[in-house]
This record gives sequence, structure tokens and C-alpha cells, in this order.
Amino acid sequence: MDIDITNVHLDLGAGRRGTDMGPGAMHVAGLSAKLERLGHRVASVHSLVVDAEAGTDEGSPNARYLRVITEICSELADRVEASCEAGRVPLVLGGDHAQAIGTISGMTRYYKRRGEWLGVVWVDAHTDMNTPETSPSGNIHGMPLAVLLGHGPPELVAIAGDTPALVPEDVVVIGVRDVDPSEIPLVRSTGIGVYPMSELDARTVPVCVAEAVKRVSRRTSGVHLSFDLDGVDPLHAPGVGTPVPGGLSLRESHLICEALAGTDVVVGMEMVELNPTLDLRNQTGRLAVWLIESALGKRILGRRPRA
Ligand code: 5AB
Ligand code: MN
Ligand code: MN
Ligand code: MN
Repeated sequence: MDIDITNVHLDLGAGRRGTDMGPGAMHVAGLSAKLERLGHRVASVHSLVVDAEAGTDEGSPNARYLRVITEICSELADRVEASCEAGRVPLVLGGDHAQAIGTISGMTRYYKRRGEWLGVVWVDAHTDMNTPETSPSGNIHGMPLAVLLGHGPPELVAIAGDTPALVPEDVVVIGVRDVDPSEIPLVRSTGIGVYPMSELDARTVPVCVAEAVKRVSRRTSGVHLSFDLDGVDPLHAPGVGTPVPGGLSLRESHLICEALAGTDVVVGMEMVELNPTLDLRNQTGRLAVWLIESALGKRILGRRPRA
């Protein structure tokens, strides 16, 4: 694969500062060298930063920093769309999860234009389906999936173009264990696929993951993995701003990545919500890189031969 890395130095979508340093921590953990060792080529590395002046304008408390988040997501969407256009794989390093609005809108602009669909696997402790009307915090990182399905601030929805980025049947969220009562109606009415931890426990992770991958690949031209590190149990991923106990184990997290890599459907990936100020000796940063390797083809007994 030819990979375009974009570092998104954004933390204004979250309630806690520090995810803007996430990309640096993943680079310190050796990301580029590890990708090259897998046989990929890092075609470019580019950084996006928040406009310093706009970053002081919090705006409405129901959608904090909407203006600056719209700006950075629009820029990100342009870059990602260009990567797809050039046949390269966008790898976006976060940054808080609001960035997914830019990443996924950019990707689906490319697919929609060709009359094709993009599948999304969203690993997360949360469903990220709030809108300014339902959000308990006003933090936009709790809203990106709603926006990508066409709900929420119109300027964010519009980054995908005339129609919403995603269709609910092409979306699954895995690892869920903290949903706000106020966002449940939208989760239910849209009909996205949700795998809460309780269902993963009852039906087993491999069965659910296989089913989830099948759902998002059924009619799509490729799958994007939006990986929120708080999906992983805080025991293994302490460096996140909104930790929730009872999450995915280390191996279960890899299994999701390996299952996607194994079916050759991955066309894009983002790793988000890494907050190095809360991490322990870059433990979560190193895990993030290891998970990216798994999603992009790493195998314990060597790289799977390319077809
Ligand atoms: B994350 C909460 N639902 O909306 C909200 O980390 C948390 O991108 C959102 O999944 C967590 O503020 C957003 C309480
Ligand atoms: Mn999230
Ligand atoms: Mn989360
Ligand atoms: Mn979080």
C-alpha cells in the first residue's frame, strides 16, 4: 500500500486537552518504520493544526469550537479525498474523534462520486451519536457518527457534500458500553449496527466481529476503520480522556484489526483519542501503532503474502 499519513493536532472536540499531541506519540513509537517493514510505502506525512485565533472562540456551549472544527475537518476532507483519488490509503492520526467527520467525509466524497459506498467499522466505548440538542457536554467528539449520518450542525454535515457521508446499513460500532440516554433514540432510529460489550460477551467476539465485517463489506467498495482507543479496556489503554472500564482486551482489539486485514477490505484508517498527557510511558501510543500494524496486514508469523 502507498500510505498518506495526516497528523491531526486537534483536541478542541474533547472535554480534556491533550489529544493534539497524539500523532507525535505514535511517531515516537516508530510508526513509519513499522509500516515500511510491513512492505508499505509512506508516501507523505502532513500535519494539520488548528487556527490559533479561531481556537480561542468556543462559540455555542451546545457545540463547542464548532467553527474551528469545521475548518480543520474541511481541510482534512480535502486531503483525504485527494489520497483516495491518487489510489493511496489515508492513515489519519488523532486528534480527538471529531476529526472522523473530515476523514470519512473526504473518503465518501470520492466513493459517492463513483456511485459506490464506503463501509465503516467504528471501535469505541461510546456511540458518538449525540447532536447539539442531545449532548450532555457540548463536546463535538461525542457527535461525529451522528454528523456522518446526516444529523447535527449543518456546516459539519455539509462537508460530505449534498448527501450524508454514510448510510446506516454500512456502519457498525464495536465495544460500546457508555451510551447517553439522550442519544439512544438516534442510535435506534438510524438502525446502525451496534455491538455492545454485553453482546460481545454473550455471542463471543470472533462471531460478532465476523458478522460485523460481513455487514460493512456486503455492498461496499472498501471499509474504513475508525479506531477510538477508549474502545480498548483502560487497563491496556490508559492514555485516553474518557476511559470506561469493561472494554476490549488487547487480543480482542487486535482481532478486529486482523479480521479486517484478513479480508483485504481496508481502504482507510484513523486512530483517535490518544492523550499522551494521561498515558504511562507511551503505553497507549505503542498500542496504537501495534493496532495500526495489525489492521494493515501484520501477522504474528510474518506478513501474509499479498494476493
Ligand atoms: B468519544 C459523551 N457521550 O457526548 C459526550 O471519545 C462522551 O469520541 C463522548 O467516543 C465521548 O460528551 C466521545 C458523554
Ligand atoms: Mn469516539
Ligand atoms: Mn469513545
Ligand atoms: Mn474519548
